[in-house]
Amino acid sequence: MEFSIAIPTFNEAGNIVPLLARLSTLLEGRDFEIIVADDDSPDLTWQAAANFAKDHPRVKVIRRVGREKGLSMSVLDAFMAAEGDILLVMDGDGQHDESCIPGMLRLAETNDMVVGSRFAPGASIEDDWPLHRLLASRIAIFATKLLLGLGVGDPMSGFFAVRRESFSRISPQIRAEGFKIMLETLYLLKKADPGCHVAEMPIRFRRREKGESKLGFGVALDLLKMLLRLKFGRG
Ligand SMILES: Nc1nc2c(ncn2[C@@H]2O[C@H](COP(=O)(O)OP(=O)(O)OP(=O)(O)O)[C@@H](O)[C@H]2O)c(=O)[nH]1
Ligand SMILES: [Mg+2]
Repeated sequence: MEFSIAIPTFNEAGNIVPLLARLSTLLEGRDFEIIVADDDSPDLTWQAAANFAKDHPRVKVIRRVGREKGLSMSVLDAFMAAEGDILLVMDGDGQHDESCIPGMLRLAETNDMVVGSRFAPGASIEDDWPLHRLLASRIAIFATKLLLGLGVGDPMSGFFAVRRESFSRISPQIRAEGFKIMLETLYLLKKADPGCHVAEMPIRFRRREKGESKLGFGVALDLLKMLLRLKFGRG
């Protein structure tokens, strides 16, 4: 299979079906699958996605119950179930513009990983973030670059593609704690092979369609813990 799209979701019932419909239209004729990995959302996102999947066999749904919740864990579960040669991850809230996907897939043919960037030339951010949110985001990116120096402009967009064979080289080291699996993947790939090929692709970052952000203080704390572990820890 050409590629798999993993979509982690938590309470995205209002967003997931329109996104799945747009993806199905955009990618018609290609050999792919979409795996929605839902943390048993109280708003029944998993059910909305499963209903859509009834008439769209390319769509699969993992309803995660009895397991540790988390965005990164959900993506990892989707990756483990995936059959595509390229593994792509995007948010389920409509913020990652799906029209960037064909370009990311093209770049993934000749790279280990393709990182979607909200700041590369040609990218755009539609969000009207309040100042404190904008600041938090910039500080997080600055701290990440300072501590890990990953050589990319936007280490946490969350919109990325990785070749399955490249990912499987580092998957034994993945902890998938918290919500930054893109950052962890990039870090581990570069650590295993400093000469690995990573491309950046400008993306369009849209406004969240419906529902609520899960970003908060706990998320910032999670990120800091992860940065310190990657930088100074043994794991
Ligand atoms: N499975 C799973 N998905 C999650 C979890 N937390 C967030 N997500 C999903 O991960 C994606 C990104 O989360 P968001 O809350 O949109 O994070 P964000 O885009 O950084 O924040 P906003 O810009 O405010 O939307 C969305 O599809 C969420 O539904 C979780 O604990 N488990
Ligand atoms: Mg979002």
